[in-house]
Amino acid sequence: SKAAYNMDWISYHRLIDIYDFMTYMNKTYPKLVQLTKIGTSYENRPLFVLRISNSSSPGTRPAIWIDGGIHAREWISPAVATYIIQQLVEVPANAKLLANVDWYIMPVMNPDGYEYTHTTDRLWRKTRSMSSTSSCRGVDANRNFGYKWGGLGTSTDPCADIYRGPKAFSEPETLATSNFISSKKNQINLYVTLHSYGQYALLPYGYDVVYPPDYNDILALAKDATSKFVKYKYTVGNTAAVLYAASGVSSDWAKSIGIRYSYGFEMPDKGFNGFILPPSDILPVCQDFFPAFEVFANKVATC
Ligand code: ING
Ligand code: ZN
Repeated sequence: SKAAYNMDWISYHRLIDIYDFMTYMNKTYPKLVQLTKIGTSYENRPLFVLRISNSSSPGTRPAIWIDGGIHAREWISPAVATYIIQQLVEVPANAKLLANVDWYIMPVMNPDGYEYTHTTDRLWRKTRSMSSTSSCRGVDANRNFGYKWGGLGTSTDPCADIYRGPKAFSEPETLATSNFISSKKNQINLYVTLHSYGQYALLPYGYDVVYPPDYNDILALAKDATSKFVKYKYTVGNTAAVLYAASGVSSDWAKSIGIRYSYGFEMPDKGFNGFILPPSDILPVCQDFFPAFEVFANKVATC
């Protein structure tokens, strides 16, 4: 029999398959799944967020936000985000994760870059916007958020992979995402952004080795969540301390607007394949990672 959608977790997929999968989820489970176009990318692609909620009044309960694909070449990230959608919506045993929590999932924050890695340059990282001062294109969306924008670990060079952009939220992708999250900031208690690679759970802050006052609480939850992992071990800690300083990152911004728990994950591997993670690793990575979200849901439910 023919599958209901052209999505699986044994190969990487073009944007059309991911967006068709999200549309299918909305059409097939309209009471559970809402699809919202929150904006448009530089090259005019829609920016989609899926809400999963079994509440009779969605939007009134504690919520978890998950985004992927902020960096184009990190293909495991949208794959994990779509896997989480599939598990939450279609696996009855996971219904308990929906009991008290709403979910907002944006699998591809940077669709222009993602398509560019499929058509032209597999290792492209940034958006695809044009500069007014250089023929180099693209801004690092994860240096473009409006908290500590322009600090350590950023570049003013439009040709650099960590180019911060001409100003905070210069990119339609980061602007639309931040506006949407801001509009739900009283509901969203936990922010997750999915990257690769290196196997890290990254905690605030990234702009420097600075710790928020509630760091120990954030750390305890990260340790609890990552303790569920069997196959892939993740290093947990302050972003700037365990990885490197990076300013204008989405997870620092999320923390700065009052989202209590804010995490960046660097998915596998630890560098053997790097960004070019083999398709046969997708499902093992997803399956190992998913149990963290039961821990997150249980925490957020009581926030
Ligand atoms: N690493 C991230 C980067 O933007 C990061 C590190 C992730 C910082 C999440 C803060 C939050 O440089 C990769 N591989 O993109
Ligand atoms: Zn990244």
